[in-house]
Amino acid sequence: MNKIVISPKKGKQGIGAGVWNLGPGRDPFGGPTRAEIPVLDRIPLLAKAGITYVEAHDVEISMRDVPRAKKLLKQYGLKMGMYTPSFFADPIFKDGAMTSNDSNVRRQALRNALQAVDATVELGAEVMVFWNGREGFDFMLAKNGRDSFRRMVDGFNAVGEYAKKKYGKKSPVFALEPKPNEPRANMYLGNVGEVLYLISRLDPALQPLFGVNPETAHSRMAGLDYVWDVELCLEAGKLFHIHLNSQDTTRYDQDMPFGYMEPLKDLALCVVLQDAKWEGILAFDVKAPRTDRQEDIADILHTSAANLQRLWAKALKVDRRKIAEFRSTQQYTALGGYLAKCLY
Ligand SMILES: [Mn+2]
Repeated sequence: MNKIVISPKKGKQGIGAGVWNLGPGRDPFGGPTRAEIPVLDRIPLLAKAGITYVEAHDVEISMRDVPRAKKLLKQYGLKMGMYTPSFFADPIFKDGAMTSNDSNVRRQALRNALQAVDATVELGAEVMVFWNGREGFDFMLAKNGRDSFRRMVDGFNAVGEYAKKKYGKKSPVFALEPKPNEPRANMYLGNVGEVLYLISRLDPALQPLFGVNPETAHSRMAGLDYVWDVELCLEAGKLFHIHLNSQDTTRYDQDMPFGYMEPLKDLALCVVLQDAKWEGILAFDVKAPRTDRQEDIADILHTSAANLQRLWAKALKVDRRKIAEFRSTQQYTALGGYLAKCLY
């Protein structure tokens, strides 16, 4: 079980992936196409695929399962890279969690979030992610947008305060993951800019705990440039985590292999991350397609990792002085040609 290593790279060189990456192949139009592998049994599969950092939701590894999960992680030489409360799977969160119009649901969401902070620490992960999931609306005026925003501010402040008080300097940091739509028609925190604005409205003492987890597919669904989204996070000092995959135009969320759809953009992304000396985990948020057989379920990880290794190595060789020259003479077509030459 050789670990995939991205090198030379500052900080963490192992790859991250979620247990949900190896699902049974459900989609909104049909049930599973493969037998469901119990979540804890996916840990050895991730190890076998060369992964170093495991990610999971609270509905996948619950507080009760944490001791068993820790044992397995240790046994297979893995670490917990990220943990995240699911604010979308349970039917009670049908209308969102922190932004639900039902105050009982909002209270339950906060309880789940605080427990997830404890599980994150217990599992040894340094990052907890909040994906905006069902925080949003399908019908106009279904929610008061200003109230929803205030509820998110109050909710994240409460989470930050709890973590800071209980864990001090050992507190995990929180990375908010934007997405423009799906499962809701319109989602709050739809893009990186919205997340950064929300963070700017949190208690200033807690703001250092909050950052962004940009995902390739989510930016592309919104028609936004993922490289710029990542650069914006870096500029703000808020790139706390990263979810890499690819997306075939602005359709439903596809979670395809990293490096597959837009390799030139992904090469540029590697250049940006290298120049920023980014130390965090390079993590995949991909989904084994329902057409893949059970025995091939990890192909999506193999393909993503091979693409990342190739692109990272090619990005290291991109001549930064040439980029600077092309910029100064504004020869952008030539710059595009140079990058393509580096890639192909
Ligand atoms: Mn994601």
